[in-house]
Amino acid sequence: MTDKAYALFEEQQQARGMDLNKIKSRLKALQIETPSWGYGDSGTRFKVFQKEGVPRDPFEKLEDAAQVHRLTGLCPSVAIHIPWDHVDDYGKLRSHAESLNLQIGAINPNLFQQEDYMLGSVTHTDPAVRRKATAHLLECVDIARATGSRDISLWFADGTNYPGQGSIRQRKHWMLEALAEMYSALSPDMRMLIEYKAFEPAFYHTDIADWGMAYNLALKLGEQAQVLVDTGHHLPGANVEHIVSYLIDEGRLGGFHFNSYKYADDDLIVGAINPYELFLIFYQILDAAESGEQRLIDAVNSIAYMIDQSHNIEQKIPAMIRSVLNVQTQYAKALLVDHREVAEAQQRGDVLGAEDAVRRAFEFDVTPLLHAVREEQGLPVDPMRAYLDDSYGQRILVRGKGGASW
Ligand code: LRH
Ligand code: MN
Ligand code: MN
Repeated sequence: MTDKAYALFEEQQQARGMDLNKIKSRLKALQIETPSWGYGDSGTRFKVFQKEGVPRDPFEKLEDAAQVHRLTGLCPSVAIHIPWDHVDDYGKLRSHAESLNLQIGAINPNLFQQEDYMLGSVTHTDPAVRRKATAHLLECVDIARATGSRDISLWFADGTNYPGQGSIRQRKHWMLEALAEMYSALSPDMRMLIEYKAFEPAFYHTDIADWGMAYNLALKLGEQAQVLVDTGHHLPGANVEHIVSYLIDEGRLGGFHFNSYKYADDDLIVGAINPYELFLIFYQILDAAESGEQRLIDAVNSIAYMIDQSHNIEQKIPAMIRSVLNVQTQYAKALLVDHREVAEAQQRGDVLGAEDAVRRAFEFDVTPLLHAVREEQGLPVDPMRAYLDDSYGQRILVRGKGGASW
């Protein structure tokens, strides 16, 4: 049955001139980092539900992440958040990851959960608080060295709730000052990824509120500073794929935090609400990769794809499997865009033809393609089914309730 479906798919795509070997090798190269915090208990400000079997420490979070990679082949690295994932010996955490066929990915400093930071961290009026916050950034650079991580992802909750509460310009200078100190501590192969967010928890102004502010900081700091696009951090109606394309062309798109939203930073499963947006993001990335320009190909190859979600009511591991499969599906669809057809339609001013060439790729059923790729990789064709049929989910129940939470 699978063979027949793939044979039909192959015939259909070959008739369009698609190179299925190239498409398959790109699919096999896709890597999506999962976040340690996506395996622990999390919630909203109203309630954090305690689930049975949730990891009790960072080591167990890695064990759960290893299951996602084992079944999907997509997730060889795990981002950690400090101090949520604080351990005394990061070398030990790294060895544990390696023993599970994983790597530690991006290090995420946490400057938003201490009393001291209520009025700001690196932008606080008190120099002692600013020093403490900057020291944490420097500590995270050291942790990245110990874990062998290339990327440090920076998100600041810093902002104000009311007009006049803080000096926007002064805070802008303090932000740059702290980032510059951290930048100079980076090893040459490290990157700092600057994340922006329109609002929440600050509701009047956020110190790094949009991609333009993150980009401006990155430009001032140097090439190892890049912008991180969290798909849930935009105001409604923002054209995220435009931002993506612009940053790739500037050589400053460091990576993504994937999730989806209906209203704001809902942190729902990526692709659950707006799969077409995810597809269009990949269309822009592949359009740059197909340009033939080496600088764009390099920019695309250095993008870090990461999930940043909080699973409040979902079962953690299946929710993560669903997430990465959704990313893989939209990537596969975007790989079916015929860029030459789009370019030709653009050239002759054929608006409907160009839109049709892009949308048509989204409308193909890529299930036979994904099954074939997984089969070739020795993976289960249906990773979700394989997880649900496996005993791992039962075995972790011995951990009980009250595991790690943020
Ligand atoms: C902030 C954010 C940021 C944090 C993560 C837990 O909304 O997206 O990336 O580190 O959530
Ligand atoms: Mn994020
Ligand atoms: Mn967020």
